[in-house]
Amino acid sequence: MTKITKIIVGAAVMMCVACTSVSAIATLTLQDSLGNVATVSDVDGDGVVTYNAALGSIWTVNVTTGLTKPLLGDSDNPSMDLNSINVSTPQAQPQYSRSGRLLAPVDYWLDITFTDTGFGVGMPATILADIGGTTSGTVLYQTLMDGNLMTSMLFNTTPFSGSDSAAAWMPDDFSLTQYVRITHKSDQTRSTSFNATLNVPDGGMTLSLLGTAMLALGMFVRTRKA
Ligand SMILES: [Ca+2]
Repeated sequence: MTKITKIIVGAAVMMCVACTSVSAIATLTLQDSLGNVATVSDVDGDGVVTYNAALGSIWTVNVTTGLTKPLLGDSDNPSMDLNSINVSTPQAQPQYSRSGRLLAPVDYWLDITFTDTGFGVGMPATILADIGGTTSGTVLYQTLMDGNLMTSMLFNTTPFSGSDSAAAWMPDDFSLTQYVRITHKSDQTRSTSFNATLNVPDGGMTLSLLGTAMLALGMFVRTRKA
């Protein structure tokens, strides 16, 4: 077997492994600074998970939706979307010390984690992260691959938007996570709304890599015949 033939066979095997990746269940988790946790899993496998309820006594409004494969993208072309509006409500008043001094507001935070697994790219690729929204606090948006931090953006103005990217070697079966931490001061009712995406546009790279290999083989054959 020639070296180039081996490369093409290797590429075909990688693609085959990728296309047979097992489907996995996407999970959406909300956790607040008091330890309240809510988890929603995509048990029906349609690529949509939604949490629409209060969480504990602070985060009184949460409408959070995660979208992933098979609705968006597929195992070889990861595409995830996390959309959320979250409102925090001040706790029992008054926030004064016994001596009548106004206490400084504390930070309430809410972690929103959306994870899907069973992605299979099996080659170099780029993670693209985008987010936009409004907040009366701060928003941290990070993406992770197999739990490893890939991109990170922090916003403390409103409205906000940003993009970040990271190159990585994608294994054959990996997880992707969108992680957002919202932080609100406790002094008044505050809200944050955002839409965050995570894309790995590798499909073009897969085809171009195969195309390059085929082109190289053609040139090799022509060279041998010449
Ligand atoms: Ca679902």
